[in-house]
Amino acid sequence: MSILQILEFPDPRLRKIAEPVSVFDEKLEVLIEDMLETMYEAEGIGLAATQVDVHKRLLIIDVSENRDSPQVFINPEIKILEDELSEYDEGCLSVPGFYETVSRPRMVKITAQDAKGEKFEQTAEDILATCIQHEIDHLDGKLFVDYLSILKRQRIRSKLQKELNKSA
Ligand code: QAP
Ligand code: CO
Repeated sequence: MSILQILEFPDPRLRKIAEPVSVFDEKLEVLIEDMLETMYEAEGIGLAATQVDVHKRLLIIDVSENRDSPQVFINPEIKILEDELSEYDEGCLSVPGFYETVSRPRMVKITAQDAKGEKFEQTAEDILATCIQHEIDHLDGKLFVDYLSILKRQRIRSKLQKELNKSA
């Protein structure tokens, strides 16, 4: 297993649109294992393939307290089940050190495939619903900072850009 490099905002590769997964093979299983290891090492609750520069429709989530309940969603689609919104302070492994409140539909139905290609359906509420929507946004080249004011986004961008320049 290996720890993968996580792209950071404003890296333009975070804006790519991911392609559906069509082959469910050993290589995909290795990618999932590596993404899980990467997410746990970084102490994240969710990670989309886009964030590790793989532009395939695949994301992983673990919102459990014990960090022992990984969920894998391949080619995920969501349906909003309620008009009600919920607010969370969202962060992102690709926007390290920044947290801002975002409102999203509180309850969604997800249709996805597992690592073997089996289709499944699941309803999600609250933090899980928020996390899945956040991760699907990554597959569509979107980031939580896109929901903030231009001023806030630019402030975050210039701070992170300075960090990137320092380490370059
Ligand atoms: C998305 O984000 C999420 O800045 C997953 O220094 C987050 O796992 C959805 C992280 C909150 C809903 C609510 C961020 C770790 C992890 C950081 C993450 C950091 C270290 C973010
Ligand atoms: Co994120």
